[in-house]
Amino acid sequence: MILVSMESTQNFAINQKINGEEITPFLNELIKDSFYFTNIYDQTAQGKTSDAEFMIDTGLYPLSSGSAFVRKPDNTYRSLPHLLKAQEDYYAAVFHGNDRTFWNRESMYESLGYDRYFSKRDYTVTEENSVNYGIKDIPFFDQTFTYLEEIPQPFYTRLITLTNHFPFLLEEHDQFIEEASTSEDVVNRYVTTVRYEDEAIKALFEKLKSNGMYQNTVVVLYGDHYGISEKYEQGVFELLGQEDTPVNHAKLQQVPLIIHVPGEKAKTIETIGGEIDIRATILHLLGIESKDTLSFGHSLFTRDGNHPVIFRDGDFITEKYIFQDNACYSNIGEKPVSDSRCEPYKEKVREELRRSDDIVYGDLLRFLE
Ligand code: GP9
Ligand code: MN
Repeated sequence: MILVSMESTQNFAINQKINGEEITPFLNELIKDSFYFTNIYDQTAQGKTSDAEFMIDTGLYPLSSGSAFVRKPDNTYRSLPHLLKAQEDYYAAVFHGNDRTFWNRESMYESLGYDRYFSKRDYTVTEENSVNYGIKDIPFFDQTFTYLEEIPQPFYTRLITLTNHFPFLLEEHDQFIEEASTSEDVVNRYVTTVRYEDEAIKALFEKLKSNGMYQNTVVVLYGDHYGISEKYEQGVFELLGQEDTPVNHAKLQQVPLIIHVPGEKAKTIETIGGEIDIRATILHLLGIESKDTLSFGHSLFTRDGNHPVIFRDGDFITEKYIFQDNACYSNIGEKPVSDSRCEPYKEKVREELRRSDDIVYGDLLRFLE
């Protein structure tokens, strides 16, 4: 299994054109042959990329301040690598072109059960093949591939992209589409770096096909968190022809989740969910039954739309309601509604965050077998 952490990739870019050109032509094609979850929300907090990794591996919520990777690296976790190893002898590795110490990954990955962490020192990084946060996604995947061919199978791996990171810098010769022309330069550049990332993912799939791994590898692609902060969102609204409303802002926090399973028919799944649900969805797909009540995700194949998607600040979204900045909105009529509609969910939301925090702060999973 390969997970691809798509840096700052928001769902609005999928199936979206700029000046008549698709921002993500490869992903748009891939969706026609994959599970595509259209209603998945970014639930990260201050730990950004690392919070997404944390939720996916552990099914626990990020912390309300700081990153669990930095603050709780010595805990016992029932992470996906540990569960997969217990089930079958999986090899677990992460690939990332930046420093080992970024987000304290080096120590956290040990607790999460990874066998190997390939970081900047394992890559040939030059001025020509780098931009912004480090090695560009195309040479990153290219060099990652030689390692992928060497590590034992079956494997559980995560490839962390970097090029589509704020402030979205890219030399002209790497730009596959023209910049957008909104009033926000950040948004104008963003479409070019998302387009570059898409090209890199296309090359990754071509390599998987040419070396025969494609037929027996599940690929999970997810946007790690928003790229365009509220400050620049006006540019996105211009691009999408939308008004700047609280409901539209809430929906912009959706990230793409695409799961390609060889031989499975494509399906677009509109079930509402969040990053916390990815772990349970992966376990479901692998047919691993988890009786685990100490994690908080639900398989997106069976998730109840009335169960809130919970954000770290206590806001939440269900298929019917959106609770944001102390106001309640209809998720169907997209208008403000009486607070009493959101009220019944609030205690559940507080309770779930409290239980997750108890586990992380108390290192409670060390008491499990
Ligand atoms: C760097 C990468 C980017 O290691 O994870 O960090 P972010 O700012 O997105 O968390
Ligand atoms: Mn990130």
